[in-house]
Amino acid sequence: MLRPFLTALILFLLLVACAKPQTSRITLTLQAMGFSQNEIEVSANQPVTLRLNNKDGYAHAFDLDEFDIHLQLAAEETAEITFTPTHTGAFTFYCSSPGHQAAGMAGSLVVVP
Ligand SMILES: [Cu+2]
Repeated sequence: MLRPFLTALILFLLLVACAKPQTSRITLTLQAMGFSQNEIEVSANQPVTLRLNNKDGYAHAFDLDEFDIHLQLAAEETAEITFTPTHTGAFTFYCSSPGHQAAGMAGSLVVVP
């Protein structure tokens, strides 16, 4: 009979249709003029959720010019942003609070194919 084959085919097509790109989740802690990771690797065209956790008693920021991300974090604030890196390369992220990047608050987002 054809029926088991058709059932299997329909199930397969449903699976393919439901296969969404996986969102990567990355948590970065901002503390004492540094990020908890200086290099983050993500895949191009896959959504990324960055969770930013400011553990300091003063403001920080997360800036990634290439993808037009500019987040301000108040003292002890946690924020999340989701974006999809559309092109590969290594891009600098930093804290734009005055003097913080120079003090070491910077890192590299590496987008791989
Ligand atoms: Cu900062």
